[in-house]
Amino acid sequence: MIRNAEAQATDTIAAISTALGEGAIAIVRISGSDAVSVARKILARQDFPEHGRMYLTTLLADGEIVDRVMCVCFRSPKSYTGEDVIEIHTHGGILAARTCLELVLSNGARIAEPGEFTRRAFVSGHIDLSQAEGVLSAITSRSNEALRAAARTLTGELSRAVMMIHDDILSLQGGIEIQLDFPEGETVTGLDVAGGIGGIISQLEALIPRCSAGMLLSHGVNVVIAGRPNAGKSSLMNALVGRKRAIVTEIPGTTRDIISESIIIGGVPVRLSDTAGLREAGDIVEAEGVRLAFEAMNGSDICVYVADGSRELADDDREYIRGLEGRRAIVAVNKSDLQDMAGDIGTSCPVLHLSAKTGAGIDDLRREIYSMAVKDCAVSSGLNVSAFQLGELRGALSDVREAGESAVSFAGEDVTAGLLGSARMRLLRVLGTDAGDELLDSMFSRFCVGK
Ligand SMILES: Nc1nc2c(ncn2[C@@H]2O[C@H](COP(=O)(O)OP(=O)(O)OP(=O)(O)O)[C@@H](O)[C@H]2O)c(=O)[nH]1
Ligand SMILES: [Mg+2]
Repeated sequence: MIRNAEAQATDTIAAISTALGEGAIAIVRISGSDAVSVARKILARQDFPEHGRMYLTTLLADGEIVDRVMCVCFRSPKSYTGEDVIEIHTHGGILAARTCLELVLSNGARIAEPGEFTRRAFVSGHIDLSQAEGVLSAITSRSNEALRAAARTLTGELSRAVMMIHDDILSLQGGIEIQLDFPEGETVTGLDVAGGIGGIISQLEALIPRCSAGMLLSHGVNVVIAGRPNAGKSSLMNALVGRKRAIVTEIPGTTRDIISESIIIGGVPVRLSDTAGLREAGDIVEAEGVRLAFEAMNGSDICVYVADGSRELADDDREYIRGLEGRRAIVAVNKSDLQDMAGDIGTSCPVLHLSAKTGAGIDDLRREIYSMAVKDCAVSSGLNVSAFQLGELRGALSDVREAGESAVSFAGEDVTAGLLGSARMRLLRVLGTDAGDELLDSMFSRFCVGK
C-alpha cells in the first residue's frame, strides 16, 4: 500500500516490468523526474534521450560491462505514466534484469509498488479508472473474449459511453434546475423530462450487461457438482475437464474433499468443484467432506446436481433438488447409458439426461452452464469493470429510474434533479473522478509490480 502519498508520488520509481524467467529480453522500467539522470549513471551512452528511439548501449557496474542492452526514453508527458520514462531492455533471464534493477535502485530510484506506474498514469490524467481496469484485465485475461473486452476498455470505450450518459444527465438536470427558478406555469422550452430519462435508462440498460460480461470474463463462475454418493459426480467432473482429475470408484463415499479445476467454456472461465456425496457420513473425515459439500453448493454461482438415473430417485435427491428451486442450478440425470429409472424430476431447473461414462449429453451440459453463466451479460461486447464500478453503474440506473418515477408522481422537480445529480456522481466515480486514496490503493494493489 502506498503511504506518505505526497512524498512518494514524486519519487522516481523502477521495477522489472516483464515476467521473471528465461526469455529473450527483460525490461526494467524507470519513471519520474530523475529517470534520465539515473539511466545516465548506469549506461555507457550518454546521448540517448531522444523521445521514443531505441538505442543500443551497455549496462555498467563500477565501469565494468554487465550486459548489452537497448534503451528507450519517453519524455513527459508523452509516456505511459505522463512522467519521463526510461525502459532498459536487458537480456532475458532473471540475473541480467535483477542486476540492472539493483543498479537503478542504488542510483536514486526506489522500487515501485504494485500498479504504481498505472496509478501515475491515472493521477496524471492519461487514463481514467475504467481504463486502468482495462489494463489490469488485459494482463490477467484468460480467453480471447476477455482480451477483447480489456482492449475495448483500455482504449476508452467504457469511458466514452459513461461520459455520454453523464452529459445527457447533466443537460437534463440543468434544464430541470432552470425550470425550478421559473415562475409557476412557465416551462423551459424543449424540456422533455420523461423522454430524457427514458433515453438515459436505455443507455444504462445497454451498458450494464456489457460490464457484467466483462466481470464474468475476468472472474468467471464457480460451478459446484453435488449430489448423493455414487451418482457419478467425479466421473462428470472428469468428463468436463477432459482428463482423470478425480478418483472414480464404485464405492459410495469415494470423494471426501473438494476437488477443483478450471476450464474455459466459450471464453468464460469456469471453476468446477467436485464434492463429497451428500449423505449421513460414516466417519469424521467424510462428515467434514459432506459439510464442505453443502457449504460449496450453497456458495456456488451455478450448481450441477447429479442424480443416478439408473435408479429411482431417492427422497433425499428430491429434497436437495427442491432446495435448488429459484437458484441457478442444473439437474444432471446421469448414467443415461443404462435404463432410465429416474422418472419425473419435478423441478423448474433445467434437467439434462447424460452419461459421464460415454460422454453423451456432456456438450449439452457445457452449453447449459454457459448460457446460465452469460444470462444478462453481453459477452460479445464486454467491457471490464471492478465490482465497485459495476455497483455504481447499477446504482446510477436505479437513481435514474427513481428520478423517472418522481417526475410522474409530482414528488417535486427538486427531487428529480437531486436523483439525477446522484446518478451523475456515481458515473463520475466509475471514471475515478475524486477517487479517494483508499479506493485507489485497493484498485492498484491488484496489479503486479512493474505495471
Ligand atoms: N454406467 C455408468 N456408470 C457411471 C456413469 N457415471 C459414473 N458411473 C459409475 O458410477 C460409479 C460412481 O462414480 P463416481 O464418479 O465415483 O461417483 P461420485 O458421485 O463421485 O461418488 P462419490 O465420490 O462416492 O460421492 C463408478 O463405478 C462409475 O464408473 C455413467 O454415466 N454410466
Ligand atoms: Mg466422487
